[in-house]
Amino acid sequence: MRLIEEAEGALEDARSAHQPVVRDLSVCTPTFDRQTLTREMPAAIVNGEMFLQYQPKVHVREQQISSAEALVRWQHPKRGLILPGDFITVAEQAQQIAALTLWTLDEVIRDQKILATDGHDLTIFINISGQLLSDKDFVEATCAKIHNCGAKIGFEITETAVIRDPECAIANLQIFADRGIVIASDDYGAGLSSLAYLKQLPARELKIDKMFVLQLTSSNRDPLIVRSTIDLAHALDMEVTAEGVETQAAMALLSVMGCDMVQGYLISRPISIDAFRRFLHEYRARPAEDARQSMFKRPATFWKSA
Ligand code: G
Ligand code: MN
Repeated sequence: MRLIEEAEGALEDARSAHQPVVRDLSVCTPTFDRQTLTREMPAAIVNGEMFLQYQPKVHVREQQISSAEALVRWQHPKRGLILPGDFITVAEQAQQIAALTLWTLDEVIRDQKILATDGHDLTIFINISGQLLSDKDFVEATCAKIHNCGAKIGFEITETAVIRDPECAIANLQIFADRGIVIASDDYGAGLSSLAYLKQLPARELKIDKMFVLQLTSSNRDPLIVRSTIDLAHALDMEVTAEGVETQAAMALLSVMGCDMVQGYLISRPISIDAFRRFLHEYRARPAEDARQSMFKRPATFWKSA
């Protein structure tokens, strides 16, 4: 898994640098010592070891890239690539999550301007830790950053994020929504989903967790769950995104079920801003035939990094 990930990363670096790239995997240790990461994290943010990848979302009916999700990665000088699963809780415990998320927001605002110069007007979503939904300073800093800058930002929030202190979290989400930030309920169905919670959230979008989508066309129950979730979200006036769309068959079924947007390896894995710009360019220039019929000809294996 790691080998493929590193090989893909090296290929991308080589393409950008126009020269061969060598990666020594022996210097990477697969397990991460949390204490060391905690100590190293503040400097890592400042020193530019963090970087973003973007994963597009396609609007099914309009056949357009409607938005993208920014995902943070840590290119550690000694340990190699570290994914959020291995450092987000570290950042939370080290009181670094606000700094990391505000850094992410700055990067996204900058990258969004680059995309705009290419003629792409996309809302970009970032993942927000529950801890930040009760952090007054974070709410103020975020509002100050997006004030008058014209950025189109979305926040993806998991249910567990809201459960910690629902009253405070919902009040702050309302502040974000009032400032024009699109709120999306992330990984829906994976946690302790509560309809009472969903009803109170100022969310405009619901993202169905990939655990219900990956086996959509080979399971008996998943299509029923997905179908009823799509109907539920629509009844609540929300748009629905299916995460983890890997096959044409899943895509076709989701389209019939009335799913609004899809995200997954069938369309693209998370990629660097430069690769994302090329992707958007290619996507826009795709032949009309592709746009009408099956637009994603690449097999899911092409994109798989994990
Ligand atoms: O929790 P959240 O939805 O933010 O998680 C996004 C993660 O899901 C990313 O790290 C990304 O690599 C992974 N992912 C995105 N698309 C797919 C997919 O089609 N299949 C699988 N298995 N994982 C995916
Ligand atoms: Mn997400």
